[in-house]
Amino acid sequence: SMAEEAKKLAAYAAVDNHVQNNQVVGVGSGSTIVYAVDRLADRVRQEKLNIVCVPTSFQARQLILQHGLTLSDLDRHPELDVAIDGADEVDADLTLIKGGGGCLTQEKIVAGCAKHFVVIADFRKDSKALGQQWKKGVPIEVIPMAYVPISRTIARRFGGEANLRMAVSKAGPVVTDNSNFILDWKFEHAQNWKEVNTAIKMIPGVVETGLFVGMAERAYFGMEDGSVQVRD
Ligand code: DER
Repeated sequence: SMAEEAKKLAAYAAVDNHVQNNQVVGVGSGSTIVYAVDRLADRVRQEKLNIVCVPTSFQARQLILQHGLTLSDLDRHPELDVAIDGADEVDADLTLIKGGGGCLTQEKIVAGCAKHFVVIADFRKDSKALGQQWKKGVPIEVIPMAYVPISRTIARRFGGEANLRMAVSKAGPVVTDNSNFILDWKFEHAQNWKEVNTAIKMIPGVVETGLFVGMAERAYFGMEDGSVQVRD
């Protein structure tokens, strides 16, 4: 499809522009990153690169192992050279909504440990303001026993509603790789995302938000016409 081709364009551009020999690479989660891992594995083989990969989820770990890439972790490599990951939406300031795939917590940790954090996305994620394209809200990972009071606090303080994410292939709620629940906060209007991110994180029981503020250095968008747009 056009979106899949666009994901591939963005992924290849990012891997080709940001991955060099002897590097530690953070591998994101979701569907776009699959193209990046394909490209990374091709380059490692063709160019005999010495690369180690740090995953951001069980999914990313499987991708690394299935492609014969060298798996590492933050114990061995607490500082990464580059982290590459997808996003659900990217606004004009490079503020991201992430977590559509439920992996936001380890993704934000790994992105925060990288010297460079680069986003790869198809044209559907290219937005002017959060909420214009992505309608599923901001994912928030929470400690399960607290999801009701946290949901009420968010709705009361910031408006909208924060709904427990229910699983499709399992009875009951989605359980993250960290054994937590996810609330999807359907916000009603634009916010000061830096302030809101901090305020939500301070609510007891909130583990992490899917708001990545001031973290991404660059975003690559694969476009419908086969071009790649870069936002710095
Ligand atoms: O869940 C996540 O954070 C993913 O990285 C998501 O933001 C992007 O997933 P996609 O590449 O499948 O759109």
